Parts: sequence; C-alpha cells; structure tokens
Amino acid sequence: MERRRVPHDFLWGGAVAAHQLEGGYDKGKKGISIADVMTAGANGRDRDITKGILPNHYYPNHEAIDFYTRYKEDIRLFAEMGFRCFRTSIAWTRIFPHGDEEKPNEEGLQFYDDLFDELLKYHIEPVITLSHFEMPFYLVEKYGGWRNRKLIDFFVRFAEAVMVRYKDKVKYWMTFNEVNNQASVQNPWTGWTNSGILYQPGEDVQTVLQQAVHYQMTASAMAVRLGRGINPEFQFGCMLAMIPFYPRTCSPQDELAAQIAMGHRLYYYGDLHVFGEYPAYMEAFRREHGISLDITELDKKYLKEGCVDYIGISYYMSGTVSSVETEDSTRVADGIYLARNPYVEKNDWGWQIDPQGLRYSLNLLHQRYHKPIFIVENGLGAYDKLEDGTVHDSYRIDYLRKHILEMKKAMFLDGVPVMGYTPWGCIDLVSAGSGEMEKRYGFIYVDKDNQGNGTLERRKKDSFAWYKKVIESDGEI
Ligand code: BGP
Repeated sequence: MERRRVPHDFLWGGAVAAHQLEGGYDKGKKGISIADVMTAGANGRDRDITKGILPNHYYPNHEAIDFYTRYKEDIRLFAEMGFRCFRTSIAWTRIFPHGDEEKPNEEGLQFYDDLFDELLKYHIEPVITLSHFEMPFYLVEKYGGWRNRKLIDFFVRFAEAVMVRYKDKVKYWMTFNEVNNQASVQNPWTGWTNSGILYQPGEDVQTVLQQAVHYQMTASAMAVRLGRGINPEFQFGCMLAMIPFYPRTCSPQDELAAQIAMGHRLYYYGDLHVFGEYPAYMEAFRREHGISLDITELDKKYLKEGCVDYIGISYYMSGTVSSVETEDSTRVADGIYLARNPYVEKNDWGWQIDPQGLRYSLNLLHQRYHKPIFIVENGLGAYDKLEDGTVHDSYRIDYLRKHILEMKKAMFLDGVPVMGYTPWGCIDLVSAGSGEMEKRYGFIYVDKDNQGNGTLERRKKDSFAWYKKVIESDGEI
C-alpha cells in the first residue's frame, strides 16, 4: 500500500483559515470579526471572548503570522512543496466590514484577487471556505448573530459578491467550516465561533442551536443555487468535523448511544447539506422536546435545490461513547457520555490519535452519501523545538504518513472516491481552540511564541521535504 499511487489530478495541498494566519485585522478597511475579540487561552484553558477589543488584552489573531503582507513568500514555499491546491477562507469582514452593507469593500476584494493570482501563477488551485469562524462582530452586536433570519441575506450577499468576482479564479467552494462543531454545546465557544452566539442562562440551548443551524443551512443552499448560476463549473462542498464515535463496549446500550451521538453531531448536518432535508430522528426530537422553529416552505425548497457536490471533512480524532458514566467520562446528554478509548494514543492536547479512524470515517460517509470526499483538514498539533535552525518533526511525518496510508486503503481497498488531501496549518498559525502559536501543525515553522514575541521568520521543517516527495510521487509514502 505504501507504494500505491493516487491519480495524478489528486488535490494535494495545505489548509488554513484567514483569521488564523492573515493578521492585518484593521488593514484595508477590514471590520472586526468574532475572532478579533478572542484572547489567547492556553493548553487546557479556554480563550476569553471580550465585548469588543479591550486595552491590555492580547488578541493573537490581530497579527497572526502576517500572511497579509507576506503571502508571496509563503506561496513560493507552498509551490516549492508542489502544492496543487491551497485551502483558505475569505475573511467576510474584508469584503463587508460590518456585514450588513449594500456594497462590498473594494480593497478587500482586491486583496483576494492578488492572492488568488499569486496562487494561480504557480498552478495552485484555491479552495475557498466562505465562513470559517470569522463572521463580522457587528452582526453579533446588532443582530444577535445567527439567531437572526436576516443573517441569511447578509451571508448570501457576501457569497454572491465573491463568487461573481472570483468566478474565473476559484472552482472549489465550501460554505460553513465544521458546521456541526457547534453541536458540542458543552464547549461554550463553539456556539460563538460557528454562529456568533453565546447562550444565555435559562434559554433552551437546543432551540437556539437548531434555529441557527437552520438559517445557516438555508443560507448555504441559497449560496449554492446562486453559485451554479454564476458558473456551472463551480464545485460546492459542505465541511463537516468528522469525529466518528465508537461505542465503548459492545453492549446494545453503548451501541445505541454511539448511534444517537453520530446522528445529532454529524448526520443531522450532513443530511441537510447532501439530501436537503431533515433526518426523521431530528423531526422526532423536536416533537418530543416541544421545539418549534422558524422554517418556511421556501426554505425547504431552497434546501432541496442547493445540495452540495462533495463532502469536505476535517479529521483529527475519533471519539468514544458510553451509555453509562465511567471513570474519566464527560456527560454530553442524557445517557450519553464521552469516554476514554484505551486502544488509541493522545496528543499533548488530549486529542485521540487514530489513523484507522480515518479509513472508517471515509467509509461511513461514502456509504451514506455516495459523494466524493475531500479531506480538507488533518494534522498533528505539537510542541516543536527549533534545533540547528530547523525542526526535526519525525512525529509529524509519522502521524501524516499513517493517515495517508489509511486514506489510500479507503481508496484502493474500499473504493471510496477521495478528491484531495490538505493537511491543516501547512504553515504554523494561531490555534483556533486555544489561541496558541505553539500548538504547531506546519511544514513551515514561524518564529513566534504564545505571547506574540518573535521575528515571524519562516523555516522549513523536516516534514517539508517529506511532504514534497509525497506529492511528487503521487502519494508514495
Ligand atoms: C478545526 C478548525 C481549524 C483548526 C483546527 C485545529 O476545528 O476548522 O480552524 O484550527 O481545527 O484546531 P486547533 O487550532 O484548536 O488546534
């Protein structure tokens, strides 16, 4: 399997998001995004979300790695590795600084024109996420984020502006990054990053969550419909955080608990994107819990007409579900606990490392959806040490190697159509979860620490040459 080669048009590349690497948070008439009001946390300590930008607080996304001014240098390095594609997002606040303007900001549009031209100069295909945890902060303050139906129009206006402008430069689009991430309501910041929502004491979290999801799904479908009219060649993907849940034991109760967890945290979102309709168990859940949502007949029509072409996924880890409380478990709902899996290792942030889980995930998704799958995030966050001017990151190579091997097994042994693979954070960037710089994923080291000190100088790690060879050989590892 190590020697098997994937088709030559396979989309090898790397992935990032605007707010995690661009910096220049106030350049080019950009507005404040929800990422701009998140302070730095630490390993095991959440980031704070402040009411606007406050003095004496450190906001790591403001400068990030200054890709905003250094992108040419970075793209040259991506080209040297042989990237065939580069996944990034368009910062909504560069195009519509407040989010509710009628007309887009020309300076923001020009920035991405220049960025895409630079990529295309090296034949690197841009792969674009429209909303990656960085919506305008103003939309949160004035409209309550995705609690509000008006957000649909604002998002669609943004999507239309960029799809029209880049119709000859971008072919691959995704609407909402890890749209299902917000299902983990016990992480207070997932409602914020996905939807600009902080749950208020006493409100019914499920009602708020499901309403926001409905508006996002409708907005996604409307953007897809519109995009097909702008350029019929466009390919649209959803983007799901793929964390397959294994039952902790083979007891029927654990099996059922895992099935319910998968239904609520993954397929609910996937079904809306791919089939354009709600799965029956979500309708039942709403009936049983007396949840009533604002869903119109027109929304339903749009949902059906705006189904996606491919499934984008992030895959970092698997999870384990128990129906009963165990040592170390965390309760996520009645009779559903996240438990520890003794068969897999963890990284320094406690994320389960499970390469076989990737093959398992690709099969699950393909068996349900029969669509091509694009692995748009995968990777190892690690503490790197600079030695002799470089980083000897054999642990990262080992992680990626094992995952690519399982991806190839899914392709060759199981017949799963995988379109491409873009490891996360191909250049070191700000962690979304903790705001750290020192949770590093990159092939390229960036000289900056958790406090914001450093020269921002770029250096190739050992994994740089390794990944270059992988791409050159169409996936020999
Ligand atoms: C995904 C996000 C990315 C990214 C990645 C790694 O959830 O789509 O934005 O950051 O996870 O997470 P972290 O940065 O917390 O290590």
